[in-house]
Amino acid sequence: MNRCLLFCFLITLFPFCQSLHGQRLDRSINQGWRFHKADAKGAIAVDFDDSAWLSVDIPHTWNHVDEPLNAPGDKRYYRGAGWYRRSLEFPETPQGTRTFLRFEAALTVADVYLNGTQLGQHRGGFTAFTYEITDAMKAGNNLLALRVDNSFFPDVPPLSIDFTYFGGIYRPVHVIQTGPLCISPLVHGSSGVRVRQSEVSPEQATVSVMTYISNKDADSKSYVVKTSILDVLGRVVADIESDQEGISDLVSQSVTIKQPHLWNGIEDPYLYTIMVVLMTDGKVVDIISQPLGLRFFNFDKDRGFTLNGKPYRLRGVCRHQSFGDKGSAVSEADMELDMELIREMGANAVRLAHYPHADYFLQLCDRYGIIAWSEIPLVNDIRKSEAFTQNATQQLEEMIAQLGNHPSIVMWGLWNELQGGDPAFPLVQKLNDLAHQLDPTRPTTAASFFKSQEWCPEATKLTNLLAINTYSGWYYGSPDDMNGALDDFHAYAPDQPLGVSEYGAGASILHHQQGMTEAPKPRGDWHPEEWQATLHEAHWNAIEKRPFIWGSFVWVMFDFASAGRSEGDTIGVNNKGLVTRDRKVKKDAFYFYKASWSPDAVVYITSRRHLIRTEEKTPLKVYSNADTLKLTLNGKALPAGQKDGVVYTWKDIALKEGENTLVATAEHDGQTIADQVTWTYAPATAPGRK
Ligand code: GCB
Repeated sequence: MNRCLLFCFLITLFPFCQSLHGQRLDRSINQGWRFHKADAKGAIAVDFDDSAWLSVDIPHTWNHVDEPLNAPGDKRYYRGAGWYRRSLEFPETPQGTRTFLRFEAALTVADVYLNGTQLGQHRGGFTAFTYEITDAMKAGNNLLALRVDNSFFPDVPPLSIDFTYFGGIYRPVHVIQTGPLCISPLVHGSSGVRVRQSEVSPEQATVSVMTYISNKDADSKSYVVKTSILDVLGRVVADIESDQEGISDLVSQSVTIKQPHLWNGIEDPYLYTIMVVLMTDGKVVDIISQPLGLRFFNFDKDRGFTLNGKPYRLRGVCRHQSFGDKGSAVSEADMELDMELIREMGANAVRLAHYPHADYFLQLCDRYGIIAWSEIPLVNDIRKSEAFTQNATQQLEEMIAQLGNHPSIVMWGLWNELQGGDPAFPLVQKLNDLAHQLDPTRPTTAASFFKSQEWCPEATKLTNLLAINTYSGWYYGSPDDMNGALDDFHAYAPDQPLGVSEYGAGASILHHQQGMTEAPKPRGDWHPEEWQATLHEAHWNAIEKRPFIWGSFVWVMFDFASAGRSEGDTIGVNNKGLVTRDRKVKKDAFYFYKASWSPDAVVYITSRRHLIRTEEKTPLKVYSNADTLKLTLNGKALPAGQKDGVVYTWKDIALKEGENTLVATAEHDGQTIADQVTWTYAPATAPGRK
C-alpha cells in the first residue's frame, strides 16, 4: 500500500479502533453529576451521602439562577464554594492502560479528589487542566469529587470585572485512556502537540511540530513518531518520520509544503489537518490530529493589517462567553449560533474578551476564517505579589499551549484597561517576554484606555500592538469625539500599530426616542436603541477613514450578564450588545454593520420597534447597501432620501392618525428585496418619555 493510501486508511479506521489496546479513548463524562451550592464537610469521602444534592449535567454553573438577582437592586450574587460528585465505573483494563481526567474549565479554583485522595488543585477559571489517575483509580466503582470556588482570590486574575463570575464546571469533562506509551495529555492541559508555522508564502510553508511523548512502557525500547499533513481530501501533502529511543521526550519535526493552499480569512478558510501518529513494534499506539491553516500576516503602524500580503482591515466584535440565562454553561449549538450571527453581520474578526474562550469556539473561527484575538484575564486591577504574577504567568502559558495551534488566532492579548501604576511594568514585561518565548510567531497586544496611559505609561509601550477602549458619546463627550480620540491615541503611541479594542453604547429594544442629540445617562434606566445606532454610525465612520488602524472591535456583540449593573431595562445586564442576550433580537445597530460589512443585500427600516408614535412628524432612517432604494408611506412614494454611505435619511415624514405602513424596496443583483414596518400615530397616548 503506498504511503498516501495507508494514511487515508488509518484515518478511516481510527474511530472504530479506539477500543484496541493502546489506542486512545476519549469520552466525555458530562452526565450524572450531583451538585451542592455550599461547602460540604466530608464530601470527599466515598461513602458521603449526596442523595439530597441536585442532579446536574455539565456544562453547569450555579449563578445562572441568581443573576439577575431575585431581589431587585441587589447586586450581590453567590461567590463561594460549590461541590460536585460523580461515580466513575471502570471495567478491568489491559495491563499498562493509563487513564487521565481532563477538565476543559472550572471557575475559579478547583480541588479535585478521586476516591478520597486529592489529585490536584487548579487556579484559574478559563483554561483546561488534566490529571493522570492511573494509580488512584481501580476497576469497578470510583468516586470523583470536586470543590469549585468562585470567591475573590487576590492571586488569581481577574480581580475587578464587569461581567458575572459564573462559578462551576462550565465546560466539558473527559476521561482519556491510552496505552503506557502516549502523546502526553499532561502538558499544560494541551493536546501534547505544538504546531508552529514559519516562512509561509504562496510558494511554500514550513511547519514545525513538537510532540510531547510520555512513556511508561518499560518494554518499548524504541518508537516512531510519524507526522503527516493532510489536505481536505485526506491526501498526504508532506510527512516525516522520527525514530526515538524509549524515554519520555519532546520530538521536534519540521516539514515543508510546496505551493500551499493558504488560509485566507473569510474568503477561503482552507484547513489542512496535522496528524501525529505514535507507533511502536509496528503498531499504532496513539494519534492526535490538529488543525493547520497556513497564512502569513503583518501589522504595520501606518498601513494596518495585511493577510497573505493583502490589506485586510479587521472589522470585529468583542464576545463574552455567557449566553441568555445559561450563564457561561453554554453548548456547542450556542456557540454555533453566536458564530452564525457574527458571520451574518459581515464581521471578519472577534476579540474574545476578557479570558480564553472554549476551544470549540476557536475551531469555529478556524473553520469560518474569523480572525481571533485571544487574551488572559488581566482586567483592570493587579496585585504586586509573587503569587499573582505566578498565576497570571500560568494562565498565559496554558492559553498559548492549549489554543496556540488555531490558525485563526493572530495575537495574544496581555491586559485590559491596566490600572496598576508602577507594579504593572515588571508584570507586563514578564508576560510579554514569556508570550514571545512560547510563541515567536504572534505579536502581543493590549486593550488600553486613557487612564492606563496616564497611570502605567511605560507598561503600555511594551506590547507589539496596542488598541484602545473608547466610549465617546456614552460615558463622556459626543460620538464625533471618536475622531479626536483616535488621533490623540496615534500621537500617544506613534510606534505601535494601533487598533480599537472596544467602542459602543447601551441599548434597550424597549426604549425609543426620535431626534436625540445628547447621550442618555449611561447608568440610567433609559437607553434608547436609537442612540446606540447613531453612535455606531459616527464611530465606524471615524475608524474607517483612518488607514493606520489595523482593526476595531465593537463592544459588544451580545448583551451579557453583569450582576453589578442596574441600568437600561434589566438588572444585571450590560446592554451594549448589537444582539439581545437571548440572541433573539438584532438591534438597529446590527443592521448598520450588516449593511456596511456584509456582501448580502440589506434593506432595513430602523426604529421599527417604536410602534406607537405621538408626533405627527418623524425622522426616518433606512440602512441599505443596495444601489437604488424606494420608500412608500401608506402606498405613496416618498421623495428620495439623503444618502450617506449605507444610511438613508428623511428629515420629517408626516404620519396620519392610526396605522401607517412604510415599505422600503431595493434592487440588488437583479433581485428585489424589501422591508416593511407599521407604526401607529396616536397623539393622545404619549407613552415613553422625553
Ligand atoms: C470597558 C471594559 C469592559 C466593560 C465595558 C463597559 O472598558 O473593558 O469590560 O464591560 O467597558 O461596558 O463599560
